[in-house]
Amino acid sequence: MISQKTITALVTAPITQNIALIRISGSKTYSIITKIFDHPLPEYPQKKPQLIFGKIVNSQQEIIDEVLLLCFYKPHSFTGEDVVEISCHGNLFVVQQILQLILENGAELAEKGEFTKQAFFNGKLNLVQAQAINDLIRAPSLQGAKLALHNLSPESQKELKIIENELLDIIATIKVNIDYPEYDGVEYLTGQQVLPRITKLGKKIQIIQKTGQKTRVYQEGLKVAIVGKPNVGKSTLLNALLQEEKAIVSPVAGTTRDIIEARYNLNGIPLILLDTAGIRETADLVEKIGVERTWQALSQAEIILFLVDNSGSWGSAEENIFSHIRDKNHLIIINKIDQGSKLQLPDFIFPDKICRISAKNQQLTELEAKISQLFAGDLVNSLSLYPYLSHSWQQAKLTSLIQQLQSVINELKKGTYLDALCGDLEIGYKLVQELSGKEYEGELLDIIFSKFCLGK
Ligand SMILES: Nc1nc2c(ncn2[C@@H]2O[C@H](COP(=O)(O)OP(=O)(O)OP(=O)(O)O)[C@@H](O)[C@H]2O)c(=O)[nH]1
Ligand SMILES: [Mg+2]
Repeated sequence: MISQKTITALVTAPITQNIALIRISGSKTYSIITKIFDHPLPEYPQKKPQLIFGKIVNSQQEIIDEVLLLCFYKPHSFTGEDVVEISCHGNLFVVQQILQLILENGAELAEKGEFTKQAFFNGKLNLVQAQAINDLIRAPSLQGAKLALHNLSPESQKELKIIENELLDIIATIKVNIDYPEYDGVEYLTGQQVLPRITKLGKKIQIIQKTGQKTRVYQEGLKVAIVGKPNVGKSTLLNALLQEEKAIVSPVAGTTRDIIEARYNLNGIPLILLDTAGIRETADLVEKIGVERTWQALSQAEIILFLVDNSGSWGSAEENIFSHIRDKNHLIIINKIDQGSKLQLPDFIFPDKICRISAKNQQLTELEAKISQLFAGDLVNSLSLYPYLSHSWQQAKLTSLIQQLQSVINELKKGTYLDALCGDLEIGYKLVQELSGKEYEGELLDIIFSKFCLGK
């Protein structure tokens, strides 16, 4: 479904700034530019992009702005269409006028991600790469950006292609064996020969799935809930980590009522910190709602920081909170160690889960080291051969693919004939094609591209 539209959008943010960038892409690009630009354009088409200085003018030849045009010619552009990028002054009134002129002369306003969609339909990018563009723009950490950049590279696409070709080769040989049993030019495949090949493919796909799960955190961030009884210093801890007065801190128990969310980058690990209302029985309606939200945050978080007060004691309230977090990734944080008295923790708490801090005095080294440790096994230190398929739609397709191949493996082990398994293998092959976008569902594409920014 290659788009016939010529689309335009402001690529840079809609704010007052020094320079703004407007992009036009599609078959009418140069006919539009000829009408609104005061300089002659180079002969059409060119292989290399051309940079031209001149003025944007309206139909009365009034000057709207002095601009630089960067001209690309089909198919040598990001979208594969004729593309012109106009660098103009970043005054929004000027930007608006230029956009208006482009629209009046035949372009349509681009939807979110529509330039990338054009690139996808024109075969400039596969779906993994298209998704990676949005990931690169939105990654909440440098590592996330690196992983997205890896997914953009043609090298990272090779393994998916190898998997696809291997499945196709097996399916094609089985079909030839069925349709032309007398044909000598093609090897005769047996179940015993196919079994190790499918097993190897299954293992590869499992690695791709696991690596994708690990790297999800670099795209989305790791949810860390700070929980505990009122007044133990949860909000003080949030502020100390962020180095700003984000949450209200007071000696009044029950100060925080709602979840306060903040992003924090800990040694390259993108965390989403959630400061929560202190957990206690209360008759106060608003506080009660706050406590319910704390329980929700606790159940959704990937790491729980359970704060206890060094001057307090371990009682039934602590026991109750602990029973909800013991099976999750957690740390027990003894806060207020600047105060003399020392809390005794029960023996069943593992020492490596405990750390001591003073949020007020910004003594947090032990906590930061322990969070890093919790995550150490999941760090991605070197780039894999495979693309990182961390999005839920990619993970779902990988799960189906693994199940599909596993059922073929089970049948092969039972001695089922290959011709009976061809259909299952074809479903697997289609799933690999859906991952790369060779086969696609329109609805899924709409969801993926709707998460892009305007102008991308
Ligand atoms: N001495 C000392 N006091 C602290 C420390 N951390 C927090 N406090 C004090 O403890 C009181 C409560 O702190 P908050 O951060 O508001 O506690 P909270 O857990 O968010 O409380 P709620 O929002 O009511 O659940 C404040 O007076 C803080 O100054 C610490 O490390 N040492
Ligand atoms: Mg608080």
